[in-house]
Amino acid sequence: MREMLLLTAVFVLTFVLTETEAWGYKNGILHNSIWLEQAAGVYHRESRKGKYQLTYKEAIAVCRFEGGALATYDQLEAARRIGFHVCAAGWFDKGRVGYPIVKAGSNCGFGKVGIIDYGYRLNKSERWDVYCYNPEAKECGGVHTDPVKVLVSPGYPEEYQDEQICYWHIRVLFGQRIRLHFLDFDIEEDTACISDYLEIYDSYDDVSGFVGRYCGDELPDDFISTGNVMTLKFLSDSSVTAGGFQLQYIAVNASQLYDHHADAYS
Ligand SMILES: [Ca+2]
Repeated sequence: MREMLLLTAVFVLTFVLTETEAWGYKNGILHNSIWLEQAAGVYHRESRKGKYQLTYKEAIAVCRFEGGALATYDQLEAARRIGFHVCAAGWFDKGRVGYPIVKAGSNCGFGKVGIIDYGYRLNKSERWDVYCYNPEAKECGGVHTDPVKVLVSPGYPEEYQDEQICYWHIRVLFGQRIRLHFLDFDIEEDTACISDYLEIYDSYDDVSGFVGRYCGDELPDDFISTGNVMTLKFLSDSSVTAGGFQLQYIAVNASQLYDHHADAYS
């Protein structure tokens, strides 16, 4: 039992030390775990259908849906300068396409650093992802930096509506981790959670760090992030709704996690 405890302590400590590194590879994608407040308004989105499916017109609609607008080059660059790194080309302001690269990599950005700029596209029917800007949280989703918060599906405790798209980007202090705990959960159920679902990403966006997709009425297990950021994504389709969900996230520091593990093995 004591060996177990010691092993756990070593594991947690190793983890904490590793986490002080701002950059790391996860699922083959280089990403940063530091996210600074000033860049929080810029975010990456893709179509419900997947990567590179949005025409320019559709890209504008995606940003507007969340009360935002296409990011400008300067907003994207400002975000990039403090660590926003996404390996996916998207529309931004005035029909320009590109993506922000902070660290040079061989499989992304042609080894360059900066906004990888595909220029102003003449053909607005080309399909890419999109970069939006919205510093304000909208009714559902938004950017959350409080250490403790309860997040709910749109309209909760009423049933959620059809055609909802919500992204919650959570960022707590560097060095802390985020513990998710579900309080209530009821999302239209189908075997692969295709109709409506909640997804958890151990990352600041929904490009990397996929943890799981959930539907039905069983409470998902608690989840603890590896870094100080997390993204939750909720989508509903055009028919059949359900009760929705309520969850709490809590910022935890390493010593709290250690205590938690120690309790578990004592
Ligand atoms: Ca539905």
